[in-house]
Amino acid sequence: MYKLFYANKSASMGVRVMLEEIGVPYDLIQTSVDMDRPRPPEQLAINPNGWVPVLLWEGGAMYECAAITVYLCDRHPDARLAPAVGDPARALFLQTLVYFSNTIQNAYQLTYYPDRFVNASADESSAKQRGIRRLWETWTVIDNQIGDNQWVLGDRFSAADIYLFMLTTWLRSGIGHPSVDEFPNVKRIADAVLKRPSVQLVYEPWIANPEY
Ligand SMILES: N[C@@H](CCC(=O)N[C@@H](CS)C(=O)NCC(=O)O)C(=O)O
Repeated sequence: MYKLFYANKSASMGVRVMLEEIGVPYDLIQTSVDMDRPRPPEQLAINPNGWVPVLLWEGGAMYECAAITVYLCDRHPDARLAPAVGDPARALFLQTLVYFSNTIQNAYQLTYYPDRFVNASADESSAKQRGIRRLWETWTVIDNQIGDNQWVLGDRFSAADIYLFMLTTWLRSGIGHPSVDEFPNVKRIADAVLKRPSVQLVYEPWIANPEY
């Protein structure tokens, strides 16, 4: 039985999709990503940064979405969500997940939390604008990487596609982000992932209102 500290709109949704795809039981522990809301002490004890996702299981706990993704894939190989250790496709799988986590997510951070990147509040707008451009640059790299492939790894669906879908749901036209339509190969995969029953369940609030 897994426990997942969970908040709508956040990276914990991608981990929940993984748990649904794997088919294991889990409990959600509601928390918040709002800066003016406190985090449960149990969450902070595992992740002092106050971020989600945070995953717990009998005997362990961890944070960092990409690391959790790899951990769950390896722990549940029957779900076939990742190339196994030793499979040549594992290289692109790991490369893409880490790029998502440390480059594309970083660009989102600039636009959602510009105060974390500048000393003076007068500079926040500049950081945000740079983040928006960085989103365009980094999503373009992934769009070109995918090319005509059906999925991130070619003809094989994987957790990298779930992760890609999750990141596309963070694009908000209301704050000046590029539209997913500007990245047609990314969009093709995101549209395909959206059809999965696991995604329909977890992303129901986003499907009802993408700018929620
Ligand atoms: N590097 C972390 C970042 C996670 C992250 O930024 N989570 C956001 C929601 S998507 C969050 O919890 N934000 C609230 C905060 O930063 O206080 C990961 O990939 O797990």
